[in-house]
Amino acid sequence: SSDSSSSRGALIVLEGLDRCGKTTQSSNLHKYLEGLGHSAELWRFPDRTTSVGQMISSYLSNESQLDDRAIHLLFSANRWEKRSLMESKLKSGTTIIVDRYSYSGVAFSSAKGLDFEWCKAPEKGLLAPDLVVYLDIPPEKATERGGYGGERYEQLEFQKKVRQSYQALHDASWKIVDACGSVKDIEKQLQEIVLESIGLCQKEKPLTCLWS
Ligand code: 2DT
Repeated sequence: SSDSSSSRGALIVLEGLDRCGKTTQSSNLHKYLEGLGHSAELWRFPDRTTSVGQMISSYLSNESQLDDRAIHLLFSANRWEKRSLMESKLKSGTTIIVDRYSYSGVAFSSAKGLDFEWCKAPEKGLLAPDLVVYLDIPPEKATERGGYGGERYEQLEFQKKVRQSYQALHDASWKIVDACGSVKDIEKQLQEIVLESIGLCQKEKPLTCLWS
């Protein structure tokens, strides 16, 4: 039924380059939805709190080295270990806003030169987002914002390649939002897009899986 007490939540993913404003926007969106009385949670990948997440975190901060394929699979495992919780939350009516997901996995690893299809394979069977919002910013602009914390991928040349990978990955269902605008302006656009997506999920839009 479309009765909101029994309807599922939406899986909303925010993607984009480092310093595009994803984290600020995800958090503002979460507060906005809660303010409207929606049941909503804010997640992020990598989830650095798990033991797999700690291995990823140490790799990102250059404290450890890992083979490109090995780290790719750890990022994927980090999503798999959260999959069943994600499914039960969505089914119980909670909307989840996720700061990065499988698209980051494919975009960043393929930017290193790994085969695109090889990168997608371990993501197959994870839950498919109901909405992917890409916060679009030219890599040069993102660099100008500063605040790169010195993590492994935070370099202009690499971010340029990541942007190309995102371009190869996106499809017509993605909402592309210009991330160079004001925080308030972007926030308004996101609120509108996300409420529409939540509405569709309440009308029994089925939950599906990625890339299968
Ligand atoms: P944050 O700065 O957002 O914590 O991201 N990354 C992320 C990957 O290479 N593969 C993935 O599957 C995910 C989710 C993007 C840390 C960095 O990790 C990259 C930036």
